[in-house]
Amino acid sequence: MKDKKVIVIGAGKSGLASSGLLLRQDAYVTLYDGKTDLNTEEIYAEMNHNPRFKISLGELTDEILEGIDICVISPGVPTDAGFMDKVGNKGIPIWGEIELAYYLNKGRIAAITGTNGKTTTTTLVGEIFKERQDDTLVVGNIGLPFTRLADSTDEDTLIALEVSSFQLETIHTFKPHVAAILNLTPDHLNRHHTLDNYYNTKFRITENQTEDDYIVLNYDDPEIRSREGLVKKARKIYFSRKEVLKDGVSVDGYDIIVSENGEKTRIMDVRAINILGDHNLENVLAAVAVTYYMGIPADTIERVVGQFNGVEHRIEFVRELDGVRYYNDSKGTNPDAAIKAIKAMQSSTLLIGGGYDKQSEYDEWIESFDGKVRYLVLLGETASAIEACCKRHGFNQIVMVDSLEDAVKFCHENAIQGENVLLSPACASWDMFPNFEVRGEMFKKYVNEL
Ligand code: UMA
Repeated sequence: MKDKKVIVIGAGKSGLASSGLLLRQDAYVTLYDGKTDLNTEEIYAEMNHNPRFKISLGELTDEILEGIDICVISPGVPTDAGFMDKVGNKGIPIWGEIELAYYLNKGRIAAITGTNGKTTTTTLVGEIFKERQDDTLVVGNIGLPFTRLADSTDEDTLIALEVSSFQLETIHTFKPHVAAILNLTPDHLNRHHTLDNYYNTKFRITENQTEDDYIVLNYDDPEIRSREGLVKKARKIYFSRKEVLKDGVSVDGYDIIVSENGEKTRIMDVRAINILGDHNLENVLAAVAVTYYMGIPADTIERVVGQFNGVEHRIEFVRELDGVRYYNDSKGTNPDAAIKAIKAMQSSTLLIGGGYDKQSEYDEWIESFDGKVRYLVLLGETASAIEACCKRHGFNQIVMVDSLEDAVKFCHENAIQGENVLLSPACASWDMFPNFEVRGEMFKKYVNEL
């Protein structure tokens, strides 16, 4: 990368981390963002006022692109955005942030994708790696960009990497040693336009894998099974919650086992898992498969899984007040994730939903209420679309509010002893919050102030 002229598109977490990495490699960096009101002073300071670094805001002009060798794009910037045509037309190669990190990384990568469960599984894989060795990174879509730390790795570094479909759109040589696709359900239609595009993009995780690599796949997911032909060379390792597999990772009685060529290795007792729900059992089975094929001993996997209590913002218990239990599932950013949270509730629930419009369909989510939702409190861009869908399904217990604070207030005033209040929006947060973490933090703040 020395002396290469690189434009980094998007000045969010990924763009800042990519710029820093490129400057450490002695490249010349232009950081571009469509927003014109960014705090450029702060960004120049973060880059130590490096003379090789500059910022361009607003319109992406031909002049800015003059002499550029490579374009590094942030995951949230659509590759088909109008201004990206200018980059393409000039023949400038477009690398995703993950591709850049991979190019400069030396460690061994376990990469995890799927519509839901990525963060839980990546966190668990990372915990298992850490038990084995300190030199472990847990990075990617999980919130810490891979480019932040890629150049700190060596051949022994173990990397648990969460990858999104947005990131997989712009890989070229990226090749994890073990990859996993957890599940495929509708999401991100506004970005990928068709489900087929979205699902096939997820399979790009295995595109460059060779016979020495592994791809972990969910045997119980029909969309994954119907696409197994997309796996070119990697060895397929299935996991199943429902069937005992001759080859793969499954549950036999109370035992989680890995079966290979007629030989069985017992990993652990399924009753020792602390995280709730069928979807979490699938996450554990995937994490077992990933870490086992990364060479981690069974007793290490068993010990760490037995101690694992889940991740923040994912059906996270906040507090009990007047006999009402409050849960934060801000990471329920699509209907499928939100269905899992509803299913995990054991009693009558006041549900807070709605948010940024990804053009999802809400029918299955509403059907999953199954008499359990006493009130649906709606806010955000999608509130009216969800309300209309509810009415079509004969569900009328709807309350419209203008803010998350008002939603919490309504639930507090109306919930009775033994009920749950659940924030699980089925939508992304970007209409009212910078990200789902802030939405979850705000929810917890309002709940803790009651
Ligand atoms: N921008 C433009 N022009 C555009 C679009 C965006 O200039 O047309 C600029 C924005 O003004 C902003 C910047 O790009 O300044 C934002 O870039 P970004 O959206 O890529 O955000 P980052 O802060 O870099 O965060 C990204 C991921 N965001 C997305 O994929 C939307 C984070 O995933 C990830 O944690 C982070 O990189 C670190 O790797 C979040 C996410 O919501 C959690 N992911 C989706 C999901 O999980 O469903 C895929």
